[in-house]
Amino acid sequence: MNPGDAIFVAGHRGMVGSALVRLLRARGFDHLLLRTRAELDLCDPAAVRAFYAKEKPAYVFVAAARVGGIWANATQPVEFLSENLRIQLNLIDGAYEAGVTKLLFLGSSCIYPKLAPQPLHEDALLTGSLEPTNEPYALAKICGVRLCQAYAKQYGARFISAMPTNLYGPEDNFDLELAHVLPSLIHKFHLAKTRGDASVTLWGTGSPYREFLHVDDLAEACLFLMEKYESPELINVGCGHDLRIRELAELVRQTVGFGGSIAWDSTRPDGTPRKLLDISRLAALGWKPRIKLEEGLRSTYAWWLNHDSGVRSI
Ligand code: GFB
Repeated sequence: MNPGDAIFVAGHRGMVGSALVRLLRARGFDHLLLRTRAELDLCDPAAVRAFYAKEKPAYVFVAAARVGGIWANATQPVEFLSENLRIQLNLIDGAYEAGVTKLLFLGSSCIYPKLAPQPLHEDALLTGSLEPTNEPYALAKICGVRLCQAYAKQYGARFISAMPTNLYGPEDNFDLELAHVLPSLIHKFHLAKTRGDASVTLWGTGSPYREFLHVDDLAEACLFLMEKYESPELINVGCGHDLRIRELAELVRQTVGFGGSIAWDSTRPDGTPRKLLDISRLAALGWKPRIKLEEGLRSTYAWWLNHDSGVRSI
């Protein structure tokens, strides 16, 4: 990649896309193609085709998606399946038609079967049933991976796919109901601290494990892969270790400085019991993350405080 190359970051307003934009700018890439939803509706095939034809990007990062936490996934299956399928189909088909040099598609660790052996190796894809709370999102992402592989196999396209673990960081969605666990917990503990509540109620049992990667580390990995990885085989991006949700809750409680207790609402879903990624494929290429969870939590809480509530609809 050269500094003047036209790079399309699809989804640049989201947590992942905005981290990519920060990194690309810091590395001197100054020809970034960025479009808000109002400027370019990624669900509209004709609009996406016209954009590609006019702007002719050399590189495309597919960071656009409808995303959300366990509750959003479980209660909005139509949007999570339909919108994600349409967005990625338009972006991937359009990239091939426009002769894009290279494309990186972002999936998710939830594409792997619910009960696959841990840590989750890339070869576990499609070896078992999915976790029901996020099956629609996972199905869409699996289609995206397979479409990139099909373009690579049939037409020799340089379309690669990275599977990140659970992400967090600046520009995340901190909604109390619809967000992922880490930003939701920051919001919940902060509210409880401010109001002087005695207790905070979290979802499920607290016993599932999750792995968390700071989005700035993910952005580094994406750029690394765009520059160095040529295989159509998907590649996991994680930090290599996980913790129980109740351990995460304790860390967030301390970071925010809430002195009360934690209650668990078992009427809310736990989701998959564990989804620790096997990151040996990426590690063998020489990449590793930098940001420790404690440090990332502190900086994400500080970011959220400085950016008001950070709550936005998804
Ligand atoms: O991050 P999260 O919403 O989604 O939830 P997933 C992770 C775990 O945190 C679950 C628990 O066991 C939740 O029950 N949890 C406890 C909470 N309290 C809360 C809370 O206040 N809010 C939330 N959100 N969770 C998502 C998928 O799965 O992971 C997406 O649904 C995507 O499709 C994403 O793949 C990476 O980790 O279960």
